[in-house]
Amino acid sequence: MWGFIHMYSAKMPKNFLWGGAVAAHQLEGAWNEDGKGMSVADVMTVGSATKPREITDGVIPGKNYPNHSAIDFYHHYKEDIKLMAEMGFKALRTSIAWTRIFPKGDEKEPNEAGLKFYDDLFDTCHQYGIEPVITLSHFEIPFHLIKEYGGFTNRKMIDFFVRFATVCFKRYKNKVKYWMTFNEINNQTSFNNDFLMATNSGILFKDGMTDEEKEAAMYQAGHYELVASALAVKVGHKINPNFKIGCMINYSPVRPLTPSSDDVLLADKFEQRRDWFSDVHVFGEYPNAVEVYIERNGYRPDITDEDRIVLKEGTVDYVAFSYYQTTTVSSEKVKPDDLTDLAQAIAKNPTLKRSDWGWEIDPEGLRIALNQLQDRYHKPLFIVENGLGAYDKVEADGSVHDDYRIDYLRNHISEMEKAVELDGVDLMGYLTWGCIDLVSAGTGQMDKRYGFIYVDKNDAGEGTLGRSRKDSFFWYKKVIQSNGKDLN
Ligand code: P53
Repeated sequence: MWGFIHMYSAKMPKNFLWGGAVAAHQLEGAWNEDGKGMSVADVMTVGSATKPREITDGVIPGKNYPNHSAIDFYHHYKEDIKLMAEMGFKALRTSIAWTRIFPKGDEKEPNEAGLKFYDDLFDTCHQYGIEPVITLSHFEIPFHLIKEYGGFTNRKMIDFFVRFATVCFKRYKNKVKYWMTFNEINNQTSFNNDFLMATNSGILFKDGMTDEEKEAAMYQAGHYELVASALAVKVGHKINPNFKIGCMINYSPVRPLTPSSDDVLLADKFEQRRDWFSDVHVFGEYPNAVEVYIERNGYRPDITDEDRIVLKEGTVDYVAFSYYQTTTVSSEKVKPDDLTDLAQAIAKNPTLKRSDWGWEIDPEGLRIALNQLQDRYHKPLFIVENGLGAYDKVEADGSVHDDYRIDYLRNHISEMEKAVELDGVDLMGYLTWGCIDLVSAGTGQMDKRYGFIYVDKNDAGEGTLGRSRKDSFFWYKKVIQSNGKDLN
């Protein structure tokens, strides 16, 4: 008799973490309540699909800073989590605002009122059987650390971050199991994007800085963040060996516009330039391509032998990522060996549709992402952001018929399920971005909406803050109830 032949029979795991994701600064509001300090998010004005946000030198009266009040989750979290529970959420990802715990960032002692808020928030989650999934640093660097220390270009930031992480790990030791250190740490690869450098690393470039200086600053900051992350992983595992501590990247599989070798090699170079952060997180060492690139460009980041040991000792338990779109590159403007400014390489993929903000919509790209990350890292994966930013229309009776959002999510979930069921990807969960409408990170808008739950507030800051269920709310509830089988 023949032995047991394993057929493709993998199913969505029973304990799969369905849910949603948010970040403290994008929904809490209460920016200066109960001792909270000013973060980088508090000095960013509102923008639009075509107008970038301004990062001001402190808070300037008369300007519109949408994160100051956001959707006032700080005072509404109980009703909001109740609505998420109604959808059947198994997990909710949010972040701990660094400036609630250390208002300036360099204090020795934490702010008790800030710690207490997250105790109550996590207790409320558990009351409904919702697992909190927590990012430590999600674009919320204390503004004081940016002004006084130059953000993560300064080695002292490692201590400040590790102190913050340690306080959180100890305090929430029995309330939080899943952690991530830095949100989308690899986005700063676009080093000449002022917004990403400020939010990711707390770097405010001075006028007239060259691309070389900016890129050198990025490699330095990235290194200190990776060391800080590794130290946090080590400390966290000591505090609770059951903690699962992951890294978090924005993953956007790169494809060549044409089959030419230049385009293919450019796509590889582009990936190398973006993936080294997660390579270091997972393998505990720098990939050769990056070592050589840094050397060739004459950048001399401060990387000590001790740092290299720390990186090896503090590797992550899982790889979390956001997925929104794929990237297509063309060597028409830039040859593979000349790639520095990534924006120069990006081409439009002629086969894809785009959102109103120009983000390409590519569900199959999620399956590709899952396969690539599995093959590269051999670690459990966790989709901690995916979704469609769109303008919603509220009908006279208050309903929102967001079938475009349902379509987007259905197609992505279906590709994700193929990755699990046909490709055997080890996947911990799926969290949609902005499960309740919130302030867009990139544009500061309220009207770029991702939620199942509508929040009555617009870009000008007007509205009742009332919450209501969109059509997608009822749809996602069925998806979760059927463990992903019912996508209709
Ligand atoms: P918004 C850039 C590229 C990809 C993801 O973005 C990004 C960004 C920064 O804007 O951010 C992530 O709100 C981020 C969230 C953010 C979400 O994607 O610009 O982790 O904080 O809100 C969506 O539409």
